[in-house]
Amino acid sequence: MNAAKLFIICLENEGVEYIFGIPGEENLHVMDALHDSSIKFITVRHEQGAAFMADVYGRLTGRAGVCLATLGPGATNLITGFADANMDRAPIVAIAGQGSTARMHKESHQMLDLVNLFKPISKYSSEILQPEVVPEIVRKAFKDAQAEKPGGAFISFPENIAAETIVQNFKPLKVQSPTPPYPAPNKIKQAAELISAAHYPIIMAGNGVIRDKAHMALIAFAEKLNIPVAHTFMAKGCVPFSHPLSLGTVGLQARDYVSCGFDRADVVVCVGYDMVEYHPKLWNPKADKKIIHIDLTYAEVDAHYQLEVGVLGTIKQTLELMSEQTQPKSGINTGSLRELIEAELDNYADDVSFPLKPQRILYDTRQVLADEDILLSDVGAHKMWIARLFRCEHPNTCIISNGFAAMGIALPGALAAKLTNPNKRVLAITGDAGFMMNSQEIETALRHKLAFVVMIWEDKEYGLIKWHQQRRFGRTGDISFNNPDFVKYAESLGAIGYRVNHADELIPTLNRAFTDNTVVIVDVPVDYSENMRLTEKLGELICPI
Ligand SMILES: Cc1ncc(C[n+]2csc(CCOP(=O)(O)OP(=O)(O)O)c2C)c(N)n1
Repeated sequence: MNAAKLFIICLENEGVEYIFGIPGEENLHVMDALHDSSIKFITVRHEQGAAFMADVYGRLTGRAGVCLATLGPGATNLITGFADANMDRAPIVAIAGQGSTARMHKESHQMLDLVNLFKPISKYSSEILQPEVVPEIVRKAFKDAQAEKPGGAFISFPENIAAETIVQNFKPLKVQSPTPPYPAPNKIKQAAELISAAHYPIIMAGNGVIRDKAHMALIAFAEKLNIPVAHTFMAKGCVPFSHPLSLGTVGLQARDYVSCGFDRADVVVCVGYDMVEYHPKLWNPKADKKIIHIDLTYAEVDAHYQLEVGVLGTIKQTLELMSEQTQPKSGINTGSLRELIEAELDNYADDVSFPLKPQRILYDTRQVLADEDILLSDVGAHKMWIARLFRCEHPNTCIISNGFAAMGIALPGALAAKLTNPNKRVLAITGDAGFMMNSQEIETALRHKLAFVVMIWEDKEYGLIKWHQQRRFGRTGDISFNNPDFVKYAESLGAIGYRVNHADELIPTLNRAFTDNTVVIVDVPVDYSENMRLTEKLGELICPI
C-alpha cells in the first residue's frame, strides 16, 4: 500500500462521504486511490466552488466538508471558500497536492509554501513529510476542524510522499471528539442571580446555539423565564420567527427595531454568540451592559464585551441548570418590535410595482418555501433584506455567511445543501454579481443531477456597495456592469431559465421552477431604491415603548 491509499483509508475512517475538487498532476496517487474507496469525488469547475461546497456541507452537517486541489494555483483558488468556512465556523478540511520534497528548498514550478499560506486562515495547517504520519495528520485535521469553534484544517501532500510504499501496517486512529466541560456550579449561580435581579434582560443568540443543537433548550429557557431573544444572521431559526419571544435578527450594521430591545436591556445573556458577526460596540456602545457569556469556548477580549459572568460548558446543560435557579421575569413585552417587522412585510404583500421590491420578493418566497426547505443567501444588499425579513422557523433553513461574508457562496452552497438534504427544496438567492462569481457550478450540479433553484436579484450593480456609497457620501460610482441574458445563459448550460416580468409572476414562476426538478435560474429585477428608504426609516427610528 502507498501513502495515498492509507490517506484515503483515514478519510473513510473519519466518515468522509464526498470530496469536492479538481484533480491535478501532483495528486494523481490520491485520486487513483479514490477508485477503490466509498468516497465520492465531486469534480467541480473552479476550486473556489469546491471550497464553498465543503463550507456549506460542514455548516449543515457539523462534519468537516472536504475539498481538494492541486498545488500552487489550485490551492490558492481554494482560499476564499476555505477562509469563509473558517470564519463562519464551519468545519472544513482542504487537501492540496504539493511538489516533491526534492524541490522544496528552491524556486520551482508552481511551488508555494502552502502550509504558511493557509496558516492565518486555519486552525491547523500541516504537510505530510513521511508516510507514517498520515494517520496522525488526518486525525488531527478532522479533530481540530470539528472542535468548537469549528473551522479550517489544511493538509499539504507532496507527490513523492503520496507515492511512497508503506512497509509497516499503519492504521487510522480512533475517532474521538473532546467532551465539553460541565458548567461550573458557582458560575451558574452567579449568572442566575444576575438575571433574577435584572430589570430587562435580553438574550443574544449566536450560531453556537445551532452548532450545539441547543435551540430547543434555548426556547425552553426563554419561555420559562420570559426573556426575549434576538439572534444574529447566522443563528436564524434558533428560535422560530413566529415565537412570541422572538425579537428577530440583529446585525444590520445600523439601528433596527431590535436595537430598541438592546437599548432597554440592562443584562445581555449571550448564548453561542460570536462577535465576528456583529460587533459588541454596536449593541453595547457605552460598555455599560452586564454581559453573561454562555458558550463552549471562552469569550473574545473586547472593550465592549467585558463579562459579568462567563459560563463554559454545553449550551443545553448550562441553560437547563440556569433556568432552575433563575426567577422568571414578568411584564416584558416584545410584541411591538415583532409587529413592526411583520407589518413591514405584510404591507408589501400586494405591492405590484416592477421591478419588484425586496419586501415583496421575500414575502412571496416565504409563501413558496415550506418551513423545512433551505434558503441560502449570497452576500450583498439582498443578504441584508433576507436577514431582516425572511421569516425563518428552524435552524439551518436559512444559511447566511456573516463571518467572512464572501460573495459567490450561494450557488455552490445550494449544491452542497441539496446533496445533504435531498428531500428538501433548496433555493439560493444571489445578487447578479455574486451569481457570476461561481455560476460555472451549474454544470457541476446538472452533471450530478442535483436540483435547486437560483433566484437572481438583478440590478446590474454592486447593490450593497452603492447603498454604502449613498449613505456615506451621497454620491455613487464605479458600481455598474452589464449582465448576460440569464435565461439564455441557463439554457446554454443545460439548465432552465425564467425571467419574472411582473410582480404577480414570482410565486407561479417559483412553483414551476421547483417542479422542473433540475437547476433553474429565476431572474428577478429588483428595485433597490428601497435600500435608502430603509436607511432613512431606520435613521428616524423612535423606539416603541
Ligand atoms: C468575494 C467578495 N468580493 C467583494 C465583496 C464586497 N462586496 C460585498 S457585497 C458586494 C456587492 C454585491 O453585489 P451583488 O452580488 O450584485 O448583490 P447586491 O448587493 O446587488 O444585492 C461587494 C462587492 C465581498 N463581500 N466578497
